[in-house]
Amino acid sequence: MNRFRVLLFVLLLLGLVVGCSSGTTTSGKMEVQDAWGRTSPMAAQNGAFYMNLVNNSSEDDALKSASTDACDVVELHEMYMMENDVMGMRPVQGGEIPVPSGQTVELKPGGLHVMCIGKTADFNVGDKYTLNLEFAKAGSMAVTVDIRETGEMPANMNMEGMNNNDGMGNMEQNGEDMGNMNSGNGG
Ligand SMILES: [Cu+2]
Repeated sequence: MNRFRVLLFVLLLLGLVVGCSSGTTTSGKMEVQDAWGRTSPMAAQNGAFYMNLVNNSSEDDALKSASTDACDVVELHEMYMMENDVMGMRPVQGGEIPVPSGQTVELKPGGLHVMCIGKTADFNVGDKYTLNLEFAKAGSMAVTVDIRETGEMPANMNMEGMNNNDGMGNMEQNGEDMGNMNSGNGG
């Protein structure tokens, strides 16, 4: 009896972990993975949301529109090269983002994105907003957008590298100082 309960508990935990870490929402055979947006203060009037759209069905589909309480207006945008090699953005051609059968379409910085015009709140790290997506075939889907820090660079790496380089010449001296301090501050 006890073992059975433990087993149940472990299975339950596993289920929770898997459930939490996936960040995937499905409707029929359309899958939306990892929806996120950048952190930005209220002073920044606009924002953008990114995600992967995975079409596991045998039919081509398309994202037609999106809406959320977090923005006054939501548009589907793409980046493009303007004159003079300057990147600009504009509503997607045809008014929708095609998601062909069996393919994954990435909405990411520098490319396709869900444009949030007129933010209604600060976007703080850890905030979550519900974004409603409307697909031609898969219909409506509500996904959760996680607000994150810009980029995913390991912030510590540069710092550590700099310390090591700076430390090369002083290494021995530092070592001696450390030793002296340790013995001196013994009490
Ligand atoms: Cu945009």
